[in-house]
Amino acid sequence: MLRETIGMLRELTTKLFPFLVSSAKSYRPWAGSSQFPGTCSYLGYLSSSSKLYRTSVMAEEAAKNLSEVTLGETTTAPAREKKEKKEKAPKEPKPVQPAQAEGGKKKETKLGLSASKQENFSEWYSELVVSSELISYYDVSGCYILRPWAYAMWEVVQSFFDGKIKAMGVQNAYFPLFITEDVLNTEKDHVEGFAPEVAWVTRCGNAEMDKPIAIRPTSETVMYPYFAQWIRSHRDLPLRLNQWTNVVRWEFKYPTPFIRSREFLWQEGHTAFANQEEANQEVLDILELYRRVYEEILAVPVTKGRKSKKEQFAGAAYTTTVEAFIPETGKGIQGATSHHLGQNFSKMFGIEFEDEERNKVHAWQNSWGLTTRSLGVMIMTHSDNKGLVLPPKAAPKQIVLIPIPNSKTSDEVISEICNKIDTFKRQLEDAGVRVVTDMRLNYTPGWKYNHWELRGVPLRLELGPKDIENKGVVVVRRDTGVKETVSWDDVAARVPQLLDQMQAEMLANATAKYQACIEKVTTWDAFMTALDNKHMVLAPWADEEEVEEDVKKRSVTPDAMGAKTLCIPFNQPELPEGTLCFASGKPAKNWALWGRSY
Ligand code: 86X
Repeated sequence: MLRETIGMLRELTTKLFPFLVSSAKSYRPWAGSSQFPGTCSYLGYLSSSSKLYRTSVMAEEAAKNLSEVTLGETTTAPAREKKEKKEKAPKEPKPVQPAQAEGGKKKETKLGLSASKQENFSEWYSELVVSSELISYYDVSGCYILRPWAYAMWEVVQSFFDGKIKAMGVQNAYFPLFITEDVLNTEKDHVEGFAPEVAWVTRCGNAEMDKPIAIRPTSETVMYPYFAQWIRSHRDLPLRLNQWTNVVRWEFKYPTPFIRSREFLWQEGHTAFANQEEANQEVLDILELYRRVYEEILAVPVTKGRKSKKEQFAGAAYTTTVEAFIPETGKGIQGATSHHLGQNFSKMFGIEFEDEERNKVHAWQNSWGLTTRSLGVMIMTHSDNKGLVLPPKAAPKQIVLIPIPNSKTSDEVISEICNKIDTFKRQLEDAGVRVVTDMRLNYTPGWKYNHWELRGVPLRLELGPKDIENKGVVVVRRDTGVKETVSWDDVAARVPQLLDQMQAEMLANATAKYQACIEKVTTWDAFMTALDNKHMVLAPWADEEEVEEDVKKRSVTPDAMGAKTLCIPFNQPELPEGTLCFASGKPAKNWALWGRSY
């Protein structure tokens, strides 16, 4: 039926709009303004199918509109209207039509950012996430829309981590969003400090609900009552569950896209074991996966360590963490956490099993979480004043192929360029590369360069008339701007190499910068100087909560908050006998990594 309609429309279009199917030879839209934006494509020049192609695109567009009218009166049409309503988001730059840009002399359209990463970091970041189309602001404060470009990166992280935990024996499940007040209060002690952040549903329609219902800020209280039901014998263990969900924490600290939002996406793993050793091992295995997400995918260096008593999750026996750092703000940021809960929760929730000797034993538990904050850290780490810079493994598209004809290019050569781009696309996709082509006629090559640079695509491949003569292409790296000519036969092999190299170099560069931000000190004065240089500090300390509280108070300055421990790194420098705590003068127990932080 649809096919028939398209066929009819195609015929009709030929009759009514003969100019649409006129000779491709006389039609040179790249030389001037485009008459049919959205319907034309360089692909239209592919051999003899060109006429048909453009006509059929028109027909399909028409068919789409038709089906909206006939099939979607109530749903599709209003939904569309809604979508098209103007967002009240700040300055999303509108693409400038070449018609404007090329009115006479050729002007390069600047799509770059107006704020600078070095001079005004927070403005730069807000502008960046919006104009690169990662984020749209939303009318609930502290909530953001993750647009496809951002969500695709979350999917990359998800698919890596999800694959790894499944291979370890973790299963995915889904528990409800809502929590009754009674259940949330089961473990009052741990909830108490967080209570002001819990969001409640108190009304249904106009009626007050008998009992308000909480929206999960985390799912311990949701899951553990069922762990208690499901776990009877040592044969039911280990129980290892994970869920990919949203959570809501109604924070009042200043929100920042990805970094701190009232609703965010995460995975939360909750596991129970028959013995503590197994649980301890899992804590480290998961932490290692978190390190790999940051370092291998996001190209962000982290330090693995244990949280101090003051900074750990109150419900945990101990908390391990991967800590990242943003040099421009001089702030550390927690990347993900993996907790050993001991028997704290199993005692509260009655999660018991019968061991082989028929003794009742409380299960040993862990929980661990990684959030969309990870994307924010990656964006802050690598991006520059032209826009996003994405490490190839995280990038939704890894290379953009752009034809660069000029006004003197013949139709034959145009056709060759298009064919070649099509071939490279297929070859690269076969090699496992995520490819996007930009064949749009109504934008200049220069505009497209800016467009894809803003979005952080790692490589750009350019193909123009000269390249047709030389049987080569030009490939440009987003992070360094370095160009290289690659011969046609080598494209499919060279591009994956370049992507790997870029991935490795981005991590190496970020690591060098990260390391340069760690100062090893032993005195209070050196500690304060390092902090004020926007550095982290590795210092010997007494590992006491009171000392940390004291440091936090004493390190406040007129323009900066106090410092806390980011972690006690697993990788400890040697601590000579008799070393004293930099802050308290007591005997030092270990080296801690300190910093101001998010
Ligand atoms: C702590 C602990 C833990 C599973 C993780 O860090 C990883 C994944 N959970 C989360 N935490 C809370 O327990 C909490 C509780 C309430 Cl009621 C709240 F409103 C906010 C919270 N924030 C963090």
